Amino acid sequence: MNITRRAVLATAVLGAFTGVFASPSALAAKPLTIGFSQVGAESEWRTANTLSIKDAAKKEGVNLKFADAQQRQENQVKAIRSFIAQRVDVIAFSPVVESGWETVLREAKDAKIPVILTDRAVNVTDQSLYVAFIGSDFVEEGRRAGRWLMERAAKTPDRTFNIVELQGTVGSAPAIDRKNGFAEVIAANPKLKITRSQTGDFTRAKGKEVMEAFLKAQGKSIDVLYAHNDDMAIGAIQAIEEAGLKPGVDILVISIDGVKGAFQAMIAGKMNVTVECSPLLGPQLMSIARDVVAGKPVPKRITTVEGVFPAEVAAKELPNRKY
Ligand code: GZL
Repeated sequence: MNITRRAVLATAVLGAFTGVFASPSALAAKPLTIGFSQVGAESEWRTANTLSIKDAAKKEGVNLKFADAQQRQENQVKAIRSFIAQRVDVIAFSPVVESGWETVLREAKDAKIPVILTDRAVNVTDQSLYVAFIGSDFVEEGRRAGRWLMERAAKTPDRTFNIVELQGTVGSAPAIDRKNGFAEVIAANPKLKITRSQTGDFTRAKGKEVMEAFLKAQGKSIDVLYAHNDDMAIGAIQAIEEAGLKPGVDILVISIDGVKGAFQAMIAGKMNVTVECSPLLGPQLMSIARDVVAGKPVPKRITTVEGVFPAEVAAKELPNRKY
């Protein structure tokens, strides 16, 4: 019999004689157990996000059950069902895509296990299926990328800019929202035209492969690359150089995440701007999970505060970067 059970039994026996029962919380407090389903390990951003969650759990004494879904929704559904069967205190996850979650989230709700979303959103009609969503405003990130290009294009008002776009994972909230935010802003300048747009699935390898196809099809008529994350941009930079062109000069490179690799590319003159998307969500997740279990009210939406880093500030800013 484990310590906790022995302590409960001893208290019950003692209480039967003295009429005094210690409150459960007075007994050895059971550590909070969180089941976390992670998208995968597809990018520098994801690696930093996983590290933030694991470090925060360790620091907070949280018992973390961590599952890597290798970017497959069916693996996330399996992991969530396993967490329900293990009766964890809280389920948290970063949904690889927006749709297809109603059934498994209803199972969690029926099991009375609260669910916290981190990083990416889900598309559900019943908002009670999760208690809180901690993550960035991806539409605003797309707008910020568009605003940087609008300001750059304003310097050459008669010039047309042919833009190619490397989208994130098909169906994911960041891919959908970053595309929409960017398009919304550049619509104000008809000389900014997206000529090709395709998914690179947030990875360097796929980003390079798709950029090679763009260059084969359009080559020197590409003026701008807009990548939904730095990993795809860094892969594309390799393709641009292999095609004998100068990234950051012949083709402007606009990206999102703000990982160290992007700062290094900007210092090398190969990327023009990165829009920050912070992966450091671990401490907030632990705090919100504790509040939820304690029955305290928590905000439904917690939006991370982020900036924009043009190449001009990269060298000065790199030493301050935490991911
Ligand atoms: C954004 C996150 C995205 C990053 C990519 O919050 O979901 O997934 O932008 C990562 O680098 O793969």
